[in-house]
Amino acid sequence: MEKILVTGAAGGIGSRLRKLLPAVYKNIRWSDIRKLDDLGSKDEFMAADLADLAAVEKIVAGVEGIVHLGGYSVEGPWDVIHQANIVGCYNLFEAAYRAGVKRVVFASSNHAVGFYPRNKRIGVDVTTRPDSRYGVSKAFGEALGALYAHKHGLRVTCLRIGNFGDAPLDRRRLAIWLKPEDMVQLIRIGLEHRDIQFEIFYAVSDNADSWWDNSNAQRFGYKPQGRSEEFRDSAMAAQAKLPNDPIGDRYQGGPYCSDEYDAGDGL
Ligand code: 15L
Repeated sequence: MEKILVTGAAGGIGSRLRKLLPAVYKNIRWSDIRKLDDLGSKDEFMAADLADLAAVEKIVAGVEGIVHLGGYSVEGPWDVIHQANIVGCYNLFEAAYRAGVKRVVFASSNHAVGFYPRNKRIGVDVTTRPDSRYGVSKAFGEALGALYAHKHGLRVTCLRIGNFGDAPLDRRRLAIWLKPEDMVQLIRIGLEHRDIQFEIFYAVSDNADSWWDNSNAQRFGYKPQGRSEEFRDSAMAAQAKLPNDPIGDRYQGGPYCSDEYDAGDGL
């Protein structure tokens, strides 16, 4: 890739990628809704509100690949999710298509399928079961990616990200933890692998408790290095301090499922 754009550069994942990706890609344009205060003198940065198509057209101009992390990254009011993740995601794919961008790696989330129970192992071929308005917006982004891939030939990789960080934080995160370096590996597959047209991968490390069949990512050469097992004691100590959450504990999406839940306990 000659030049890539990374949206959402100020977020948790974006900030970490600002340290990791320059070792792989020499020419990166970073973007976020607001200017970063820790930009290096050589960093290329362009601010843009994803809900503004004209602004998005400017940030995608001249890039070959996009890592789309931008948008709202947790549950929120519909208006906020709608602007950032529905309108914003549409603008990103549409602008990428118009500008002739070749590849997009889209940051989807485990919350697109959060209402699968923890005792069910799922692959990437299950129907979506969003656990929040946020999860719905990620399912929408995956569908949009499929449309631009199949109709217009964009090469699209959707990463259903588990929980990105240095260590798993509780029992649920023991199953879904993603080591930052493993995220870089998945982004590279999305931006570089010759056979990508439209793919969904779970962005998760090699966790003993995983609920996800990630053979699709393995098929493309993904070899995760992180193992959440190494953090089991600290994660379970943190878990012991959490309040009881019977609905959250039943489903893969955890608190995103129990939040606002009023369907009774019989599902
Ligand atoms: C996500 O999709 C969020 O972006 C992140 O903040 C965490 O809540 C994560 O899911 C999770 O499920 O732990």
